[in-house]
Parts: sequence; structure tokens; C-alpha cells
Amino acid sequence: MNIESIELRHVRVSLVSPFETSFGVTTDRETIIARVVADGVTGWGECVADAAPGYSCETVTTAWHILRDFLIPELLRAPLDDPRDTPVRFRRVRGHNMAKATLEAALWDIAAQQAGLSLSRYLGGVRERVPVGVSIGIQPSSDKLAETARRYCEAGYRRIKIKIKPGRDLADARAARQAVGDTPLMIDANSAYTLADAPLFQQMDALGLLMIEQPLGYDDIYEHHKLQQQLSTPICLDESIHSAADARFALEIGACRIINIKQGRVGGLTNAIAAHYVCRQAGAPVWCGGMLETGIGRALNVALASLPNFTLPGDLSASNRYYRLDLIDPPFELNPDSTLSVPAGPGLGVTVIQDRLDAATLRRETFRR
Ligand code: OSB
Ligand code: MG
Repeated sequence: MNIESIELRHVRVSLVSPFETSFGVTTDRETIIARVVADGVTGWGECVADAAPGYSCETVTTAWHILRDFLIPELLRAPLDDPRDTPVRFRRVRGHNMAKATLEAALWDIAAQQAGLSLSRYLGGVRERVPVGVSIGIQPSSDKLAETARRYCEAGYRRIKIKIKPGRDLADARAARQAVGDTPLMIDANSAYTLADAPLFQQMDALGLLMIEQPLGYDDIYEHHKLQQQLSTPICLDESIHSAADARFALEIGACRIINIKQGRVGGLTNAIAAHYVCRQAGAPVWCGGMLETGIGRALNVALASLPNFTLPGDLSASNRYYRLDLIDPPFELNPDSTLSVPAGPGLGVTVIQDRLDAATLRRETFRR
């Protein structure tokens, strides 16, 4: 693969409704879209870093800096045989997983197109439709939450996740359970609690939750093991898993029973696939996490979620759950069986709508060999 040019765009797209988590509120999603041209083929990648370092230490600005000053020069320096070699090419840059994953995504899109295959096929995907759920942000009140949860159930989502934070936890979880009946329900704390809150999570056991996502420290594994010992509900780790090795460690010590895989958080698709196989080896199911991606990042996630061990519904909702006008065509739509269809066309299998991308662009820079 001879990389000819790489274009970065800092984009901003408005969410259909503000998304509140324990670490803050997002109204407009800001991110970076990379367009890579190699051997005359165009590939797209979306960065999952946000404007603020609330979920992880990376931001749009740190990712831009690492991409421009280190990762892009490294890719333009010499040809690349396979997208699987990207983590090795980037190994002299410590961390910055989200920045790295942005370029690797575009390279996978190109490689799959060159092979004449959909990205899902190219990765060894086994599903044409992937099971999905919806992630509901913290609402103004428990009543509003119940109403929102009911609305998503009616829209066809068969797995509901609610965000919690201190002061908005047990009552919200109970209201959601009441609202959704026996629809699979889970909660995500985004690291807002400590081990001293174990009694709160023990009370949650009575709600029959599918899992409790990342209750404790964003960089913790050990205390999650302490908490898991006191709960019957499975813990799922998100923030603290940055590699296949982290996943293996967490599962081996019993810090969780499920892992949320986000390709951006683990430094790209190659590492995400490796983490997925590590979990399968350990007998732990995984699901594909989301970061409010536009259709560009969503198409990649949907392909990833078609791999064999992604047996639980992912945070991959329809385009209209996030954006009024997505950046891609066709938009992702929810099937009646609470799945998204895996695009069958070459590469990501979706078309970027250039006008909308241009309208969303705040800044742009192109790099050439
Ligand atoms: O913790 O899973 C998370 C969104 C932004 C940052 C972190 C998370 C989330 C979500 C939304 O839960 C998932 C989605 O994209 O639907
Ligand atoms: Mg999460």
C-alpha cells in the first residue's frame, strides 16, 4: 500500500439531543475525520476522541497533534503491506490509542476495497446483521428517563443501557426497569464510584441487570475484582481496557465477566480483534462499544461487531438516534429484530456525503508524500 495523501478534518456535528454521562454533557460531537488515499483508493477513519478529556485523556487537540507530528509522517515515510502492521509502525508513539486507531481504520477500509470485499468479510465476520441496543444519557428526572426508555423500546431496541451517576442511580435504575419490563437492561457509571459504594451495587442485583459497566476508577482493574466478588450481576469493563493484555488480565483475576470493545480505546482494529479473541479464549462474551460516532465510525464498528464473539448487543444505534443528518449514505436504520445490517459493499460499504462533511468541517489539513 503506497500512501499518497492524508487529509484530516476537525468536524463538529450536533446531536439530536444532549447526551449526559457522569463525566459531562455532550451537545455537539467534535471529532477528527481522516481521508487516506493509497494506490488511488480512498479510505475513511473517524477518531473517537472528544473535545474534552472526560472519558479518556485524549482529546481532538491531542489527537490532531499526534497525528500531524508523528503518526502521519511515519505512514508517509514508507509503504505498508497490511493494515495489521499499523500497530508495529506506530510503536514508537506511546499511548494515544485513539489517534492511532483513526489512521488504521482508513487503512482497513482501503485494504478491504483492494480485496474487493466488505470490511466485515475481510475481517472474518460471521453475521449479516448485528444485535444492537441503545445507550440513554442521564435525563432531567427519573420520570423523563422512564418515558425515554419506553420510547426506545417502542422504536424496537431490545437492549437498553442507562447512564448513572451518584445521586442518580438506584431510583433511575428502578424506574428504567419498571418502564422496560423484561427487556434486557444495563447501567453504565463511567467510573463515578468507589469500592465504598459496594452496598449500592448489591441493591442493584435485585434488578436483574444484564451487566454493570465500569462502576469504579477509569484506570482500575483490581478494585473491580473486589467489587465483582460481592455481586451476582456481571461487571463489564470499558475505560480500563486498553489492550488485549488488559482484557486477559481483567478476566483472569475476575475483575469482570464481560468486556466492551472499542477499537479506538485499544489503539485500532488489529488490537480490537486480538482482544476479542482473547476474550473468546477466556469464555467471556464481548460487545462493541460506541462513542457517538458518525456513520463513518459506525460502519467500522458494525463490521467489527460481525466477528464471532460479539454475541451481546452493541452500543450501535441507528443514525437517527444520534444525528438528524448523518455524514453517510445510506444511513443506518434499525431492523425490526433490533439489529443493524452489515453493509455488503466494498470496504466500509457506505458513501460519505461530501456536502455534509464540508458543512461540519471546522479545520482541514492535507499531508502528502
Ligand atoms: O461509556 O460507553 C460509554 C458515549 C461516549 C463516551 C462513552 C460512552 C458513550 C456511550 C454511547 O455510552 C454509546 C453510543 O455511541 O451509542
Ligand atoms: Mg461505557
